Amino acid sequence: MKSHPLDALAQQLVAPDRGILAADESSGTIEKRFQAVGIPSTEITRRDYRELLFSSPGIDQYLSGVILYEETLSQIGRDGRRLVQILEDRGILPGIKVDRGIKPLPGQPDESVTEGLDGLHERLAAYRGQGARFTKWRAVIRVDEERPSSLALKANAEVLARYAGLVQEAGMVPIVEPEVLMEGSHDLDRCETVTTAALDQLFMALKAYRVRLEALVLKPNMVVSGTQCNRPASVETVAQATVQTLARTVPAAVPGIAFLSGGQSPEQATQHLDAINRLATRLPWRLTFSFSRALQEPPLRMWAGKEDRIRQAQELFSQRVRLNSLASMGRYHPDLEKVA
Ligand code: 5MM
Repeated sequence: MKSHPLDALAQQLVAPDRGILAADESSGTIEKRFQAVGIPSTEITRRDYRELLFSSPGIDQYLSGVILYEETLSQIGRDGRRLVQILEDRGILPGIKVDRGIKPLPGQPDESVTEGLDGLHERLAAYRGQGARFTKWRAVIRVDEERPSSLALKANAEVLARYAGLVQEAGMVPIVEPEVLMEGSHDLDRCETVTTAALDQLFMALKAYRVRLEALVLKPNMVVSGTQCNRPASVETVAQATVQTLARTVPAAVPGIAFLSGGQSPEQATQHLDAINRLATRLPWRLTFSFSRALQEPPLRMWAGKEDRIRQAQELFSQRVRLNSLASMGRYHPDLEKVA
């Protein structure tokens, strides 16, 4: 079979022992995260925080890429280099969130579709010119007794596929993120059913739009019980359900799967990733991380905007990245947290 230059880039993103940092919080989301630890959200604090993360020691051994928000792409760090340059100098690929967030889906109360296709073709060329090598688009699937509707699954799959096709044409690798939310009282079986339906729809749409499966990275949720479920599933059960769901839905042509953390605690997300990789020894794709909160919570809390805490915050971040790298190879142990 003929290979395509983008295939190698997709493989680089999910290379063994590497994962992806999602640092693409939009202005509203980062403001919420900053507020929780008492930091005002300004262009400068956002830049300082991201510079802190990107210059943390040792992360270049474990991160293949970082997903950025548009603002970050053009920001210049305190050391005079563009933040993108800091990543490039360390061999870490810069990526960019290109969706414009979720909007209500007409006629479907409490359901959404992600927007951002208008003008995307032109924006992609500009992002590529600014150094972006890959992109991300997130669809949000809400779960309760009546949701998701088949319309919500279809509408989101359709825009994800159109997005992915445009990105590949622009010479970048699309990360395709259909997130089934953890929020809710649903159990693990319900999450499995919904995740299966979302991924089935997604791959149908990707094929219909002739998206090259070898040149994308899938960013799904793990199959977990809802945050308010009164029968939380064990680590083993999460790993088994996640692996089984992916094995049933994701074609072997896809080079890698990089999970979102979705509101799990940092330790929980790492434990799940590890258990998944211990089970998934004969599966065709690499299984790694593309976490935001599960990587950033400890350093953000430590930093809290204080100049004299930068070093400690960086150490916590580097440690989290390293532990997840181990988990992506099934080599993590909770005892390593104590050492940290
Ligand atoms: C960092 O958050 C990303 C962008 O979200 P907003 O548009 O709401 O600001 C988000 O897509 C993120 O990349 C993924 O959901 C993964 O983050 P978590 O925290 O679930 O690992």
